[in-house]
Amino acid sequence: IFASVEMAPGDPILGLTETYLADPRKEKVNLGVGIYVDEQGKVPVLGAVRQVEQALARDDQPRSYLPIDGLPAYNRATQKLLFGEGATILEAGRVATAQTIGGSGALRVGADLLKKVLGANAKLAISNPSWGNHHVVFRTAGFQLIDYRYYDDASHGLDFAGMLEDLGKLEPGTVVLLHACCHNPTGVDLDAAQWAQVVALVKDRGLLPFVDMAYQGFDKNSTDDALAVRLLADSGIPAFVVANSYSKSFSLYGERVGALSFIGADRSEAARLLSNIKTTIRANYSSPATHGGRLVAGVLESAELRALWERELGEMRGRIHAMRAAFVDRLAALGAPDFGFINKQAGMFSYSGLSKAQVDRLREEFAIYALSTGRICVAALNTGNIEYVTRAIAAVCR
Ligand code: PLP
Ligand code: TYF
Repeated sequence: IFASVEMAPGDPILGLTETYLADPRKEKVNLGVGIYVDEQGKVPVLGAVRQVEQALARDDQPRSYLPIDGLPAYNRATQKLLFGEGATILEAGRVATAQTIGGSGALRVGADLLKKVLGANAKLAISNPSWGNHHVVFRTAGFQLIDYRYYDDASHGLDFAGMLEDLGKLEPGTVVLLHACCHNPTGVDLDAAQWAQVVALVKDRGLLPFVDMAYQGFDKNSTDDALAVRLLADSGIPAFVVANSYSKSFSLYGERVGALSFIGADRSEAARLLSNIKTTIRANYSSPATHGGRLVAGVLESAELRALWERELGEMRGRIHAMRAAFVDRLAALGAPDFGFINKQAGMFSYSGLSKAQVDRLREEFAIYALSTGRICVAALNTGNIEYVTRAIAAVCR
C-alpha cells in the first residue's frame, strides 16, 4: 500500500537548519530560522517563566487532560493581552478564545472552522510575500488563495497603495490574513494611520479580517503591537479572528503555546462560535498541552511576574534594535551599499534585499545561512558574530 508513496518536499526553513547543523565549519551563523537567541546564541529561559516552572515543580501538579479549549486562566489572560484590561469588546462577551497548539494550531483550527462556515467559496487574501506556512495551512484547509500586494522591492518598504487597491477589489466575505506586527518575512509593517485605513476598508467591503500575531511585544511593546487588533475591536466590525502565539514572546517555542479567538457580533454569537471552535479542536487533537499553558497563565496572572516578563520582553526587543543599528553602521563603514532600511523594519526578520546568488555565496563561502528570498533573522546576530557577518555581506555585495 505504501509502495507508491513518494518523498514529500522538506520545509525550506527547517531544512536549512538541518544543513546548518551538519556544516562542520567552526565559524558559522544561522540567520535562517525565526528564533530569538541571546548574546550567547542561546534560546533564553525567561526569569518570569522559570519562577512559575519552579513553583509548578514544587506543587506536583497532576497532568490530567485540559478542557478542549484549554486552561480558563490562560484564555482570560490572552483576551486581556490582546484587547487590554476592561476592553468593551470583552465586557460585551464578544470574544471566544481557546488555547491552541502554538500559533500554528490556532491558524489551522481557525482555517478549518472558517472553511466550515464559508463553504465551497472560501477564499483567503494573503500578503505577497507571507510566511510560507500560511499558504500551506489555508490551502490544506480547502481555501482558494489570492495574493494582495504588500512589499515594495524598490523601497524595501510597504506598497500601501497597491495593498489598498488589491484589498478594495476583494469579494465581500473574503478572509484577509493580516500580520499584526513584525511581518514575517519582510519586517515591513503598517503605521497607525495605515492600520486605520485598512480597518475602515475591510469594514466597508464586508471582508473578514484574520489577524496573525506571533510577535506581540517584539516591535514597540505588548500594548502598541496589538494596535491592529484593538482598532478592529473598536471599529464595530461584526466578525474577525485572531491567532496569537507566545512562542517568541515567552521564548517557549517547543511548549506550543498559542490561542485562537473568534470575535462575534454579540455574546450569543460568541458562545456559538466557541462551541464550534471546540468541535474543531476535538476533531483535530482533542485538547491542548498542560505545561506551556500553565507557564503562560502563571506569568500573566501575577502582577509581579507580568511586570518581569514585560521587562524581559523589552530586553529581547532592545537587543534586536541594537543589532539592526550595528548591522547598518558596520555595513556603511565597510563601504557596502546602503542598508539603512533595516532600521525601519520591525521584529526579528528583515528582507535584506540580498539576491539568491548572494545568499548562496554567503552559505558556500562563509557558512552564513539565510533564506533564498533574502530573509534574515536579525535576532541571530550578536556582538560576537556581527563583524564576521557584515564583512561577508560586504564581500558578496562587491
Ligand atoms: N505566524 C507567523 C507569522 C509566524 O512567523 C509563526 C512562527 O514562526 C507562527 C505564526 C507560528 O508560531 P508557533 O510556533 O507558535 O506555531
Ligand atoms: O522561521 C520561521 O519563519 C518559522 C519558524 O513549528 C517555525 O517557520 C519553526 C517551527 C515551527 C513553527 C515555526
